[in-house]
Amino acid sequence: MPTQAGQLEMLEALEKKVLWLSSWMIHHANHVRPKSGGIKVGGHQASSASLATLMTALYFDVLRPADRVAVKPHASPVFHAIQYLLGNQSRDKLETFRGFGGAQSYPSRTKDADDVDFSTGSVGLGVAMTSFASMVQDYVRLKGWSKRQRPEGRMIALVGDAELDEGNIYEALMEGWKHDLRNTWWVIDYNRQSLDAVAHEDLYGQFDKLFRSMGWEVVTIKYGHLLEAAFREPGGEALRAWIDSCPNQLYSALTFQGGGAWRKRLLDDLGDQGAVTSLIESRSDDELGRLMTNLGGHDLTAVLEAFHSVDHDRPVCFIAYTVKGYGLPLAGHKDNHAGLMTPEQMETFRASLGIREGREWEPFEAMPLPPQDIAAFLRAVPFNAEGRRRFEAARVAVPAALPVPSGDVMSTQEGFGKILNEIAREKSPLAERIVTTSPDVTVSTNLGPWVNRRGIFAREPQADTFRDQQVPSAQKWVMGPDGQHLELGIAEMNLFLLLSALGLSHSLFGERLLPIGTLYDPFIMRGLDALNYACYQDARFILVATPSGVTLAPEGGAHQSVSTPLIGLAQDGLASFEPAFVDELSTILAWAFDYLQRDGEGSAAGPWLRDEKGGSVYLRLSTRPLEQPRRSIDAALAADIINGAYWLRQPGPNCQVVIAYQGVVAEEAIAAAGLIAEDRRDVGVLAVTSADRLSAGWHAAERARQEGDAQARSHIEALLAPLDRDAGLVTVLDGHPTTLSWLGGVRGHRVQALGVEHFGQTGTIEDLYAHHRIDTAAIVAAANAASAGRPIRYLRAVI
Ligand SMILES: Cc1ncc(C[n+]2csc(CCOP(=O)(O)OP(=O)(O)O)c2C)c(N)n1
Ligand SMILES: [Mg+2]
Repeated sequence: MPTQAGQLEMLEALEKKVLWLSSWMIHHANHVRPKSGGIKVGGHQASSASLATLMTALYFDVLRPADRVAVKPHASPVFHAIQYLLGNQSRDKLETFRGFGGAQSYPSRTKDADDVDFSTGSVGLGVAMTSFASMVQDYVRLKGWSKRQRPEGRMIALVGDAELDEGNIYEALMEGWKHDLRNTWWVIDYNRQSLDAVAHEDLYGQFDKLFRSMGWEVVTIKYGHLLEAAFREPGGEALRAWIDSCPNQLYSALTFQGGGAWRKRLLDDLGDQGAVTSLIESRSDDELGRLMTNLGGHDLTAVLEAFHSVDHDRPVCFIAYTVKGYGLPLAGHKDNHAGLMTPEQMETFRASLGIREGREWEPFEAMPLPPQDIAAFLRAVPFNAEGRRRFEAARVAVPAALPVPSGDVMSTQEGFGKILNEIAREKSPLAERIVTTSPDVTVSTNLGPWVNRRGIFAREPQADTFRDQQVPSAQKWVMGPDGQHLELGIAEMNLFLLLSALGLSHSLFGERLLPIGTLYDPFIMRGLDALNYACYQDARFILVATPSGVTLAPEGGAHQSVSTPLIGLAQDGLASFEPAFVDELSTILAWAFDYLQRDGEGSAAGPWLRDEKGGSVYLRLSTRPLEQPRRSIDAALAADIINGAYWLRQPGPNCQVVIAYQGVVAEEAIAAAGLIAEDRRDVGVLAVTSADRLSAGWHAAERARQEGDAQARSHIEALLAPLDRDAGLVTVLDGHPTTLSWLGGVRGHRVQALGVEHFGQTGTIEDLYAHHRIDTAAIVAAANAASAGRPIRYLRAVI
């Protein structure tokens, strides 16, 4: 509670200022800044107003530097206004709100300059992110890495009430319950309005039951001090009963209409009931309007009391009653979500606050307190005491090469399990900082050996009952604070949100982690928005997706993935690979552990990839055993594998056809090349390990040349340079053909693009490869079509 004299007055003045600045920021962007392109700028004055009080209380009083906050996306202007007052945001950025380089529409870790903790935008994700961040905070603390224990922070989400319609929230609640979640606060901005509509009645009752059932404490902030005082007056209980039974729609409509409408309705309903009539009659219209909208979420005293009442680390849900558009003429109107105050309304608002024209951005303008006192208060705000709250963490040393498991025939998935098992044996910084996680597919994605050696993370040690009972099992799941695997329930959204939190640990908590998440490739789509969200925040992780494609064959048509190579190609922040052989995988993994940790600015040097900036990595693996090449990978080959392709079979001088394959169809590509070679000796086989990096390099080289760098040449251009223009390309993968068909555009070669365009049919690999025309016969047929010369006869029946 604000104990110092005048502190409440100061906070109230700041609350008004924050409401003004957020409204003005949006108004300025829409009405003052020159318009361009005939498209509205937008912004959410009503949604911002709804949170102005709660955020004032949090940022100027309750929060400490270790706390981390996910702000409701459309309250971004409130956040930026607060950071402006705290000296962490420039006026220039506010003036260009929603413009190029300006303060972002929704708080952004990567694009905003004012220390956003968690990006938000796609509703629900930032909320759930806080609970995973809390788990990561526990994880790194219990490892005892840091000599200086930093104070524990609270992971706080400011949640729109309609945001709670998003299913991922409930998946996260369940997961939090399983992991004994702590230090997490969700503050629900219960304005009973969504974008389109006024909310269903009595939602708070559902929220209340639900959160309690998940082990959360629920604190309801319903009435402000004016209403509480009125309830104590004669007739007050009748007023409370009326409010408690008033439908949301009516409350909103009366709020919009104001004092006169409140009076009429209240007198109609309660007019002849003695004391309550005089309670109503004793107030002017303005006073009555103020009283009836004095909900807890707009009453600093009530809000501060609620926040400060928490004296434990269990998760808390605050249900704060608010008014969407509070303090603005938009208040309560059901269509106010994207509503903007008119210039006339804004003018009236400005005049009512006493802000002089031309001084709208002045931080202390018209504040009813001496500027030096305000400045002194802001300098002493606890949240701001340590400046920018992002940490740096030293890089974890990564060996130049990782072991290549021996074995003549192996799948990439098996190889992955074996490589991790080898790492798990060591006592190395790399082994210590790897943390794995999987949504209930730990065993089936071959993480089992790693988990057997490294254990499962739990805050408290837990017995392995099967082992204690001496029941033989291949899985030794020892659980405790030393464990390095976080076992999740099946929800893939949770996987990506946890990877987001683990992958930002260096910045959020100052401890570097090297997170690896495994899942079945098709289920990437289930969590795609959360994956995109993780990348948007620049979280760093390795995603191992296996099995994949139609190659998982008898496992079921429903589990086939067709479009994931295109997702890998298109997803910003994610470097995607699909190795065919285990030595390639080992090379890529060694690089990936380093790539995760890079944080350079990025330059036009090298093959124009984001190699200096770093990022996350997606590995599309398979359960199909393939014969492994007998070779050792030298530096040049390793570089080619990382850059996306190498010649498995160099094209000869008279090459008429090249087979470019990605992933497990290597076997078919090599077999087809062998058959074709009988007639066309110079056939080349291009092993593509990353269509993503190849294409990124190509586009960047084109851009460089457009800008005048005539020497620019990408990896794929260099590889295809020796080929005659008349040579044909056959591209093939177990995935959508567009992943590789663009190769024809690089130097103008004709392309026959093979791949999978339909899914759902089960069968053997042979059945399905024939069905989808990615088998040896199809490759030979495509080679005939792609190149001149006598057709090579090769019928499927021959196989
Ligand atoms: C995943 C997703 N779907 C839809 C939207 C569009 N959208 C933005 S805000 C909003 C309604 C939010 O209502 P609420 O959470 O109650 O916030 P309020 O504006 O009432 O404070 C919607 C549907 C979005 N941002 N993200
Ligand atoms: Mg709402």
